[in-house]
Amino acid sequence: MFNEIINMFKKKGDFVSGEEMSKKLGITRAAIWKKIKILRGAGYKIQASTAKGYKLIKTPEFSVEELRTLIRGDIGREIIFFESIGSTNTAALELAEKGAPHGTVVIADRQTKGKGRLGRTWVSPPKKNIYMSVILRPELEPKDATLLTIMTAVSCAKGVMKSTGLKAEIKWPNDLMISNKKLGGILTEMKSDPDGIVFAVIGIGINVNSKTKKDFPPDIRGIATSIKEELGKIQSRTFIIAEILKELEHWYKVLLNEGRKPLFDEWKRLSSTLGRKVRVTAGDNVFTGVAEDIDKGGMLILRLPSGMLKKISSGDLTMMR
Ligand code: BTX
Repeated sequence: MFNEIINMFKKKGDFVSGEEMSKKLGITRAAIWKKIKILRGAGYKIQASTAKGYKLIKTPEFSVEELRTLIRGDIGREIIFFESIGSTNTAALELAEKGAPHGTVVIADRQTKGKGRLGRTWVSPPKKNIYMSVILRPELEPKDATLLTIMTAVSCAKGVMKSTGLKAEIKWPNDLMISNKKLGGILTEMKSDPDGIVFAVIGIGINVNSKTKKDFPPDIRGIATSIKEELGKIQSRTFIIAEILKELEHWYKVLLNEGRKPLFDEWKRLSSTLGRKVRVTAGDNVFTGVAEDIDKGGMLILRLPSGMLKKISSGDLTMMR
């Protein structure tokens, strides 16, 4: 219902009369007034005139109702929003287990137990950044789950670029970077059986409006950035999320219909890793070398100082120069 009201405002771009709204939505004018009050409470600036009706003046920085009006595809058709949750990935895993359909998206304003990889913490200050998880039900083998991370990294980099103009780069395997600082990360979790992946949950964390000094603990301040830090002003999470979901819709179709090549080509274009001298920590092993390529499964191909090639499936990568 809220989506429809916002859509009416946007379509008209001017005052919409109470009568017109009540006719279109099939509710009384008193009920419309109640909805307007709720929208105002959620941060919408709506002008009211007895003669002319209502006019939308300004939308809030984030609004799940508005986000819903911007989604056209399968990914994001169902959006579940929490003001506060432990982890959107954990919530999405539970929902997927209960049968939530492909494309369901879980978004939170705040995470109290945001997860990184390997049991690490994702710092998630309230009402500032993007914390979202997407449930996918792809026909893929578990060994190809890396493709989903690669697809998501490409979608996030492109979505950030389209919505803010910022050139985000991808650092293998799952970091979104700007000027060598961490803007975001991706955490892919899944359930599989002998037939393949049953479902995958792709967690996306992107620092949008956080102030690195104020919102992050000391150990992260030096390595993190946010879109606001880079651009100097508050950005709308609604539009950034909408662009990312649009890109995910596109690249998921590309992956299924055209295979991995176009996806990998795009990943390589957006990558800050290839051609660089890097150090990779994978479990107890540390390798240094030049990042030459990624293979068709998303593994990093490293040229070791001996000249030999080494493939690495996952790890933490640091640029050396
Ligand atoms: P990662 O293991 O690659 O990165 C985690 C590391 O990044 C931390 O150990 C810390 O050094 C640093 N870090 C933590 N928080 C931030 C931050 N906000 N900005 C920059 N650096 C940070 C990356 O794991 C995967 C992150 C996925 C996060 C999303 S949020 C939605 C979804 N739900 C959930 O619980 N996780 C995912």
